[in-house]
Amino acid sequence: MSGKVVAVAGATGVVGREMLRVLEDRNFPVKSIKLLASERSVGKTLKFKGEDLPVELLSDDSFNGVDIALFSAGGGTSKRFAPSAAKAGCVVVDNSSAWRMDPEVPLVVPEVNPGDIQKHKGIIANPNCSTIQMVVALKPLHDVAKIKRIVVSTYQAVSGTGQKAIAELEGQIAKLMNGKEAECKVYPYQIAFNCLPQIDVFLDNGYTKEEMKMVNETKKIMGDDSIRVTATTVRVPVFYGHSESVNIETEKKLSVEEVRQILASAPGIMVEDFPEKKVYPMAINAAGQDDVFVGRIREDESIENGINMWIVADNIRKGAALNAVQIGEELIRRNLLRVL
Ligand code: NAP
Ligand code: 12T
Repeated sequence: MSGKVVAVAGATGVVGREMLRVLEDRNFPVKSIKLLASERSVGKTLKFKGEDLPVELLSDDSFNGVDIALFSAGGGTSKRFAPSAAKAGCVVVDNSSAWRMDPEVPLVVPEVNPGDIQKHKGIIANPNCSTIQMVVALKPLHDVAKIKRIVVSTYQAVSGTGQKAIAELEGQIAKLMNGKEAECKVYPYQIAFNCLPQIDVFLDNGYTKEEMKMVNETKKIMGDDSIRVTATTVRVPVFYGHSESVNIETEKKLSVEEVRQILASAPGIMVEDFPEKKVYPMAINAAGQDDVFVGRIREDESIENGINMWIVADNIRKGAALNAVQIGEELIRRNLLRVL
């Protein structure tokens, strides 16, 4: 198979750099690669397969001859440039929240709804990181027992907010340990040694946008509007790896052993659940890994058919870069990259 011309918009960011690593790791068929970012990065170089490549300015003209464009340069940039990229004939896989709920745009997690890719019109959206890891774990259970309701609380790493947030947590830890005051620029309050019950902006209903992304995206990806979802999303002082406490109520009863078996044989999931040996998923172990880790599987004894579990994944890999590249692989497998 001949290689593809790939563009990465936001190549210098946390997600963009991880995309380059994932493309390399998985031997994605790359004929050539274009690294795009803002004027701030023009003149910089990034390494791809051992070669130093120049970063170019993202513009409407960046996409002529490009087969697939992976976008992770923020919602505004996606809104502005994804349509012209699609018009130029390439397929855009967009990591921002700009297009996710657009009915014309498939929202895809390859383990869950790969078939939705088929309907694309030039843009495919990558879901929110917290949603991705949750639906990977819940879809196999939904198929067997039909999930009626999901209650989720997240413990989200700062890397989800990008390079500046990683630097803010590092800087605050260093300052506080030296008896100085923490500087807060990215987050409204100190994140070091703290938990912030706010991710993204507040909406009129009192929930945050991140919480409503989990509610709405879950229904769209699972293809089932009847699932009731409620979420509380919390930022914690962790660098990489989102953790989630997830409670589900199902139509059919599932035992803990059944849940373990279903998840152990499902794609993209690693069950880590030996309480007697103190084995459970943790962010520090999930960081750098591709799988979604599930443990602490228990029956919810307060209701008839309920299960509690703890779901952890690397938010930058499966939550962003890896899922986007997997969508690219699925596009190639299904011969859905457009030929003009
Ligand atoms: P980051 O580390 O702050 O990097 C931002 C990237 O976007 C940089 O490459 C930056 O280029 C580029 N950029 C910003 N404004 C631009 C513009 N006007 N024109 C061209 N490039 C521009 O952030 P990140 O963590 O990589 O996240 C990037 C985006 O990915 C987020 O805004 C979000 O939309 C998305 N994301 C999605 C998920 C998910 O849940 N799936 C998770 C994390 C992030 P410069 O270096 O030149 O400034
Ligand atoms: N605010 O792509 O700050 O919807 O962790 C992902 C991550 C938005 C998104 C974060 C965010 C998104 C964050």
